[in-house]
This record gives sequence, structure tokens and C-alpha cells, in this order.
Amino acid sequence: MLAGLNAPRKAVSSKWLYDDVGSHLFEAITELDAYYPTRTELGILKENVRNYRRLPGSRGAMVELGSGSSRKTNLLLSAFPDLSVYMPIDISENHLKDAAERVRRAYPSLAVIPVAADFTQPLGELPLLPELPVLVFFPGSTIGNFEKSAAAELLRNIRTAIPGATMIVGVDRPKNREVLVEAYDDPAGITAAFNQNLLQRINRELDGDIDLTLFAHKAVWNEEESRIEMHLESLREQTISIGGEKIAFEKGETIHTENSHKYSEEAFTEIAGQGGWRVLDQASDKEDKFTVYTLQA
Ligand code: AVJ
Repeated sequence: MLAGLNAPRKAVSSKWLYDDVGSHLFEAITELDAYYPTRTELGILKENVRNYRRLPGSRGAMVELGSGSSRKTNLLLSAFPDLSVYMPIDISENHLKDAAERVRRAYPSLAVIPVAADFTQPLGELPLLPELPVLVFFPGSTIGNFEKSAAAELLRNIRTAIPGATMIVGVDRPKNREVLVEAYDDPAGITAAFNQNLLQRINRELDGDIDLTLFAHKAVWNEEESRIEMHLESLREQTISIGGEKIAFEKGETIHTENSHKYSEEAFTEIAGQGGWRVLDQASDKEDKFTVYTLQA
């Protein structure tokens, strides 16, 4: 993280946003009126759950990347009565444990195998029953956090770790700038708190001295890259200290904290292809805000 703060354009990987506090704040974001992706994706999943039931993995193992919204997970788990294994993979260990516990209680006959891992790294050998067909569930447009080449590499890593799998992946689409900016800079300030939690983490975990009132949350639509960028903007010239190391900021200089790419059908189909997956099916809401793809390795 420090290397990114010493670079000429200050940036950190968005995975630092997702500690326990960050994961809870993100869950609060998914309930906001302004944040359309969660409810839109949930609606698409509901509309198409009959198709998902036909996938062989629905009678085998479901691997969920980023154990995000329990409402989406529950929708699929209750539609898949013959599923035998549920394996959530998440970077936030406590969040993962809570989610696994909730699923165990609600579906006592399901084998729940939580895996605390950073799925942006090669997944290695997953503790899977090899004879089961696998359905990978990758919702929330988390794939949008990655640059195109990294997204393709991530999909390739999943294909390598789980050969022959089918994947249901949610992808947010480009749309009107005002709608996008409002979704990432909500009036209640929850997204701002989510972004600023990064500074709190630096203070807590890396012995930083950052004054949170001197950094403002910013959401910017970068049309050229087709992505929303989150930044923390220094409100004045200042020097912060992290574990004794000094880092200087100009007034208006930012830390780039997250990208949320919005992919068209063409763009996403290309990425999927580069990652070794072909599009079996796709479904969108009526307003074409969001698309859920079914991919085959
Ligand atoms: C969890 C990466 C899908 O990009 O929409 C929401 C994260 N950041 N509001 C997204 C997020 C600010 C979210 N993902």
C-alpha cells in the first residue's frame, strides 16, 4: 500500500477498502436508493433463476467470489435444492465467517466451506470434491474493479482453478453520467464513509496520523476508460506520516482508491473470451442498466 502512496500519481488497490468495517459499509451501500446495481442485479437473477436451475453446477458445488449480498446468495441457494456444496471465497475473514454461519443455519444439509483468500491472486488448489459440477457465482460487478487485462487474467485464473465450470457473473453497464456519479457519491454519505475508512485503516493498522477532515471523497466518471473512479482529495497542502514515513500532498492532489469499470456487451464478451470463457447466455433489466452473463469455461 505504501508504494502506491509514494508513486507520482497516488493510488492504492481497492482491495484495501474491504476490511470488516469496509465490508459492512459496502453492505449499507447496497441498500441505498442511489446505488442501483444491487437491486437491479437481484431483479435479473429472480427473472432468470429457472434458467440457472438447469445448469449442472446447481446440483453440485457453488463457488461464490466475494461473499457479498446475502440476498443474492439466498435467492440461488433456495432455488437449488440439490446443491451439495457452497464455497464462499472472500478476503475479509470475519465477514466470510458470518456469511458462512448464516448459510449453515438456513441450509443445514449443505456443506459450507468458506475459503479466506484474495481471489485476485491465483487460487491454487481449492478444497473441492472433484466429481461435482461447479457453478461459479461472481455477482455485484466486482469484475469491474479490474482493468481489462487484469479482468481477463482473473477469469483465466478461475478457469484454471476450476476446470469445466459454468459461471454466473454480474456486470454493470455504461450509462448516464449523473446516475453513475450519484451511485458512487450518495446523498447520505455512506460511500464517502466507505472510502474514508481506507484512511482510518492506515491510521489504525499502519500507525498513520491522517486527519480525516482534510481529505474529501470524490467520485468521477472517466468516460474514456468507461469507469467510475473513487478518490480521496487533499483539501490543502499537507504532509501525513505513516509509520514514521512522511508523504506530502499538494492541495487538490488525490489518492485513487477504486475503479468501477462499466462494460458494454462487446467489451465484456471480449474480456471473457480472453479469459477462456464463452458466453452461453445473458440477461439484462428492462432499462439495460446491468447484465448477468452465463459463461462456460
Ligand atoms: C463491490 C466493486 C462492485 O464498484 O460498485 C460501491 C464497490 N464502491 N460503491 C462497485 C463500490 C463504491 C462496488 N463493487
